[in-house]
Amino acid sequence: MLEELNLEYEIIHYERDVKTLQGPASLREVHPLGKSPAITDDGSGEQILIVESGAIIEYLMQTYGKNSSLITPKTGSKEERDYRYWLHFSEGSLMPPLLLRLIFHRVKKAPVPFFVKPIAKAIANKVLSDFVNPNVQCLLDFIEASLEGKQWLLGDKLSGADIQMSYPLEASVASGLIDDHYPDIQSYVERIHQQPAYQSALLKGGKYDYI
Ligand SMILES: N[C@@H](CCC(=O)N[C@@H](CS)C(=O)NCC(=O)O)C(=O)O
Repeated sequence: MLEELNLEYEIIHYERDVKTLQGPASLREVHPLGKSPAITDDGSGEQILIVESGAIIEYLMQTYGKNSSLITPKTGSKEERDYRYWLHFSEGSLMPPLLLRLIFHRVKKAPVPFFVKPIAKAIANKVLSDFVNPNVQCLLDFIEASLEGKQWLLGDKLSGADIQMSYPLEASVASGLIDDHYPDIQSYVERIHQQPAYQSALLKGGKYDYI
């Protein structure tokens, strides 16, 4: 997003604990919840802190989006409703079941006493098969249908909503969820990866992995 808006920025890296996967205590000095992403902006003279990826995108769009090539939806338009929908959908609807999937797969591999392992595995498999996987599939089917015949979520121009949706979708690709049933999601993620702004951000921020 920062690259798309041609803004100057500095990235500060905070490493997760390899065992707990939690962010470091130093990130709680930025904001009490200690989560990424968080941005600070002193462009106006006052230091402003924004957290929550969707709120960050809205803030950047509102503050710096006017002359960018990203879509600025017209107030009250369907485009604006769709833009807001996908901005919330990403973290509100898509991320929670993806996170549950990750957690229950980890439960299956967790180091527990041998006599507990089959029980833990059975519970994890049941939650995955009865609740998590059908939910994930329903969400991905819906996204696939929404992308049909479109370059981007709002049509033929990139918007902040695409940037917000890119992370859960590329994480879905990386975890093997996006097979041949999802050709439009596949090409959508490839298109995101080909964006010059995405490439520059990778050069600046470095490669990243999905856990
Ligand atoms: N809904 C939040 C999610 C923030 C979040 O959970 N970030 C993860 C990284 S993707 C994190 O900081 N995890 C470390 C931790 O929870 O300690 C957003 O969209 O900004």
